[in-house]
Amino acid sequence: RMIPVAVVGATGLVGQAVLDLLAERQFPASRVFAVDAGEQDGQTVSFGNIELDVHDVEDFAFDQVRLAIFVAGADVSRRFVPEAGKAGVAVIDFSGAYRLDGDIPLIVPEVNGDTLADWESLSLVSLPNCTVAPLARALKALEAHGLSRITVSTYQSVSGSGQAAMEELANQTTALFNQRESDVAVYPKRIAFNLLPAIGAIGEDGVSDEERSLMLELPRLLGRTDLIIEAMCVRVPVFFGHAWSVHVETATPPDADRARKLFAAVGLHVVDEPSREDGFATPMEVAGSEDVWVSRVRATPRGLAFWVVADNVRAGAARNAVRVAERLLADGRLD
Ligand code: 2RA
Repeated sequence: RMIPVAVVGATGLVGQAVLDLLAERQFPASRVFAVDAGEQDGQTVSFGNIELDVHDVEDFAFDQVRLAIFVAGADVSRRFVPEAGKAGVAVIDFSGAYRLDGDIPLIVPEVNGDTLADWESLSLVSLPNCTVAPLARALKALEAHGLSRITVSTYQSVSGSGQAAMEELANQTTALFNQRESDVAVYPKRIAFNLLPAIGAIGEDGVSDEERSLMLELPRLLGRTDLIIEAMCVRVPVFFGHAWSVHVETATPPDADRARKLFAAVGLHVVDEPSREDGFATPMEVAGSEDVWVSRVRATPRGLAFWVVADNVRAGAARNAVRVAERLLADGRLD
């Protein structure tokens, strides 16, 4: 069965990655519409080897499609997801707008895809933050050992903030080599050759938006509202690839070998050769991949420590959008 699909936010990094994956995975789309907010002025985006015109979301007739994948951010989602819903379109939303709404499923197919069956109607499925999804997959692998507390520090690349942030890192780096000043616009301080320990706004409790996202979305995905999560999120001067340093406390800690097998069994790449100086995965190698990589696995007094790394745009965001779309189609939810 072929269905018409819209990608809203098509000109962004995640939008382009969604289009790439739809094409690479030969999603059965009878037609794909590229849509985004704002005047598009003849702009095009690529879908496989086709160039698509970009439609302004303000004038887009949603009743032309059966499925819309929204990756344009919370403001656009809040405004246009209800409109798409009224037109009878199923929506997959990658924004913060609905992630904590108990009436809407929050899904990573490999983590809680089976819970989709519990929902009678599925007009809207929300996807977690790209900082959450790869980590959820790694934690899911350890579930049988009884997770009780998770302490995580993130190392997040600038592509997580979009194209303008990537340009800011590139410009600041060149400027520093040429002993020039350059603009600080996207971030509150220079990101080149620096580390920024605050992602999003910091609340009255001292927790940043990004940390809160981990603290609230991981328990929902893992179906464990009692899980204790401590997080510190840091922006690093890397273009693509988020990384996580993770300590978990478990009721029955697996040894490192067993943990490596558990990670591999759920499809994660385990690159962990302590005897080699370069026996671990880094953002450099995982950029462009849809997969999640695990390294530095070792037992700790109360559990396990490990390193996770994944391309935030492809593995953290676009992959979930496309896999959820495939799942809805396979389950007959888009008939
Ligand atoms: C970031 N997770 O990396 C955010 C984007 N959603 O900035």
